[in-house]
Amino acid sequence: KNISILGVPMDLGQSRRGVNMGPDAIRYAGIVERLEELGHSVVDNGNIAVSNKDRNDLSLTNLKNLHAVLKTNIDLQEQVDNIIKSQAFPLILGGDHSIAIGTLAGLAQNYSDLGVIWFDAHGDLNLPDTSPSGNIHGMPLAVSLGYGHPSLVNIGSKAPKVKPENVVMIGIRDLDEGEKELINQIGLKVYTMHEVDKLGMNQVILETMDYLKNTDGIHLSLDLDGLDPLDCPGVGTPVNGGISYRESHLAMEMLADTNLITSAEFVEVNPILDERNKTAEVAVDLIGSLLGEKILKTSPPKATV
Ligand code: DIR
Ligand code: MN
Ligand code: MN
Ligand code: MN
Repeated sequence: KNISILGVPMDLGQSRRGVNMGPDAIRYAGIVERLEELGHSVVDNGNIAVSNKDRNDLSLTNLKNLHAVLKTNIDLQEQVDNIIKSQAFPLILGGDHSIAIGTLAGLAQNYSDLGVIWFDAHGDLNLPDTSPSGNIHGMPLAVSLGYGHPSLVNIGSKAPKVKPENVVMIGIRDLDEGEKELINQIGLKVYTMHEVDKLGMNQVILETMDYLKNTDGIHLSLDLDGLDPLDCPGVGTPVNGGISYRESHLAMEMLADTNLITSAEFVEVNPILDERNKTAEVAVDLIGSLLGEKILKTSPPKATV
């Protein structure tokens, strides 16, 4: 594959400082080398500029830093669109999850039935009215579905960017009241940790890919806080009882086997909160698996017992 990496050092969608260093932490953990070893051709486009103006601007709405988050996402949407048009696989590195707004806006210009796998502890389905925090990183999935501040919803050429029937959420274990209501109202497919435990990740991914079979591209939006904080301590909003390192690897390897994932973003790595860059290293491990890394290239012969 031709893989085009773009870093988005965004930290204005939430309130913990340091997540802006996520893209570089993932680079220091060896993302480019890892993907090249797999035989991919990799271009690292560096980081896009994040406006620092209007930090803490609360003058317009209750959405924190709306103006700066909007501006960066408009730029991101354009760059993602360019990457797709150059026939490369967009690999977006965050930064907080508010950047999914721009990523999905860029993708939506190229896919009419975009599928999205939202791998996260959280729903990211808050609306300006329901958000308890005012943090835009708690809203990007709602925005992409067409719900939220109009300036964010209308980035790029069409809204919504994704249809509710083309979304699958995995790993969810912390939902605000308004998010639960929206899930029920529009009927989203959600595998909370309850379903992950009960069904196992193998079944979750098989069902996910079947559910998304009528899409024309599938984007993986992976928030590292979807994993358990024991494996990924370097995140701003950790929630206990998450997806294990092993389960998340299995998910990535199964997605790789389908060859149907057309773009990905890995977000919320915060090196200041991390332990010796552990979370960025997990991100690199997962990206490696998503893009074809295998323990053995061929499966051993099937056992007869
Ligand atoms: C919370 C936290 N639901 C909010 N959201 C997070 O602020 O809206 N999303 N951390 O990843
Ligand atoms: Mn998230
Ligand atoms: Mn999250
Ligand atoms: Mn791996």
